[in-house]
Amino acid sequence: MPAPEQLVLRSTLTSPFGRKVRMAAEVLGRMDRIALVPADPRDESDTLRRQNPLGKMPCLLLADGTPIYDSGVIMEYLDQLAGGGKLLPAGGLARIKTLTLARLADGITEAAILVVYEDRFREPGQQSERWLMHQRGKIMRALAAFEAAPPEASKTDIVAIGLSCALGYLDWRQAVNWRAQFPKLVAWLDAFAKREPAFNATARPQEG
Ligand SMILES: N[C@@H](CCC(=O)N[C@@H](CS)C(=O)NCC(=O)O)C(=O)O
Repeated sequence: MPAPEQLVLRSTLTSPFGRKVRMAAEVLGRMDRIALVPADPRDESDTLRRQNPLGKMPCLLLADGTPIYDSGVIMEYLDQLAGGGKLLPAGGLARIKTLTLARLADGITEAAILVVYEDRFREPGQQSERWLMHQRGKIMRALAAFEAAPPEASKTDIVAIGLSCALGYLDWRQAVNWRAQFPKLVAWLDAFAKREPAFNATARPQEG
């Protein structure tokens, strides 16, 4: 039998999209086959920009160097390696509905990242309040949709993984203050963190 292929994941331990992939790999029992090689999207000389021309992490490299991105595609690939149908339904409308909710969760993280970047990439005093409100509106509407219909408490799929990473990132970066307004999501995240060891196993390292 051929040795299982070693994979390289370009990401940091703080990237919320990288966390999605690390969590998926933990859940599928694949983390031992993945070597994490840190990436710095702001470093022009980082090979990340050649691996993914968008310069975004996470990016998974196969043994022959083939790059796979973005996080959703990498998760589908890991699911396939594990036999398929583990993190999302294999086909049909159920698969499409799951993918749609997963994108909604990712949209929260994307908007939160744009809120963070508005500060990181602009000179002090140049931040656009209008743009920040626009992004925060997306976050709050998406959270309201999940509050109205939280994911199944007992399930670890691409939706639960994406949503838990989004909420974890909101807690860290405080792009919005979500906890007071969305008690069902607070309860869902608490239950998920207690039930799913991969959530704590992939938490960002504590500073200091
Ligand atoms: N849709 C992408 C988003 C990835 C993403 O935005 N990653 C951030 C870090 S968490 C990044 O690399 N940002 C650098 C940049 O946008 O230049 C995915 O799901 O992988």
